[in-house]
Amino acid sequence: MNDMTQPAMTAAAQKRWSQAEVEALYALPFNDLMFQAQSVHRANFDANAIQLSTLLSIKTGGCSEDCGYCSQSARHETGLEREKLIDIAEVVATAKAAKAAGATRFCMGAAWRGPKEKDLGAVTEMVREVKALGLETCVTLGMLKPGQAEQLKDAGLDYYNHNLDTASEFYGQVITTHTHNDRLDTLAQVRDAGIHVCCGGIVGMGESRRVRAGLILELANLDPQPESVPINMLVKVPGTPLADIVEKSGDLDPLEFVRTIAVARITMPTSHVRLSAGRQELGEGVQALCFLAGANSIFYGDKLLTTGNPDVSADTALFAKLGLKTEPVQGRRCAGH
Ligand code: SAM
Ligand code: DTB
Ligand code: SF4
Repeated sequence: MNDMTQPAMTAAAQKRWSQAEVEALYALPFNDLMFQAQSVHRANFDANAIQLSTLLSIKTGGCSEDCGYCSQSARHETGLEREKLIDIAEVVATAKAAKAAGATRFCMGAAWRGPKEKDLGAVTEMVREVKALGLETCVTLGMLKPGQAEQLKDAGLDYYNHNLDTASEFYGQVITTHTHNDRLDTLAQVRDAGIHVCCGGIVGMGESRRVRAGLILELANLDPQPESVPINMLVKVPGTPLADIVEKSGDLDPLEFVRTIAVARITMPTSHVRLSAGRQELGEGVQALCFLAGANSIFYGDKLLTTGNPDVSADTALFAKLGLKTEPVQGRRCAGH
């Protein structure tokens, strides 16, 4: 064999999941699903450690996009005041407080279709200052143009959050101002720039189980898989189209949410699966089941972006009840260690 015919040295190929395999996981008896998820979790992580990320909205409201769940779209009457990009001093003060409360990652969100060059300059300054506090940094700014991910990487950005939100087949029923392919394009730019990917979605929007399985399938088949996978339960914000629809059709069964966490854990064994929006509505019992199903990250702090989250004292009490400890920065460990 000469050099041209020799196969390149590559890492083991990532498993590709099929829709049928993911649906089969969803269909397992609940106890079997939980057992499998907990086994996968324990093979890859400390089962009693969770990672804490705190969110801050750095630019609230007035967004051009029409995401049917979002309080911040200019197209929905949600009563939210449109604000300018906040001052860096406020960002630093909030990040310091988050660190003091025990968060290890600080995630800054902006209600943009994507950042303008001038805005990106201000955000890169925020990233530098937050990073200097010893926190991991994350931003979620919408779609990126070529070169922007590199600017963020140069500022020291650790993670970029950009969710697939829902399966491609349902995407057009939730958002019409950008496409599922646009999301994939930004995710590829983030990956190519060497930034860790935070990518998940929302359930409880009136979708079918097939759609939920499709979302998990698309996330699990990203290669490499996202390092962080936020799973959000729809927060029904009055004035948003999806809140109206779900109000009429009924909420997702919380146990189906737990199943979604478990299926994410099994299909993305080394990713941090984040129990994200909707914790306040889920209550302690369902949250505990989510941790058992393999969730090992949460949004921590009294507020998400524009809606409520359990307060720090409630979370601290829950961690104590469950014997959960906080994972240090870069706390991921390898299987078998
Ligand atoms: N504008 C950027 C974008 O869309 O990528 C960043 C901010 S956006 C608010 C971040 C994510 O929050 C969305 O992709 C969605 O998954 C989640 N989210 C927004 N509103 C939500 C709601 N009412 N309930 C649950 N999740 C929500
Ligand atoms: C994610 O998946 N969930 C977070 C974060 N990434 C940016 C946002 C949740 C927002 C919930 C509704 C709100 O507070 O506006
Ligand atoms: Fe804008 Fe992001 Fe909300 Fe969509 S989810 S309306 S892009 S802020």
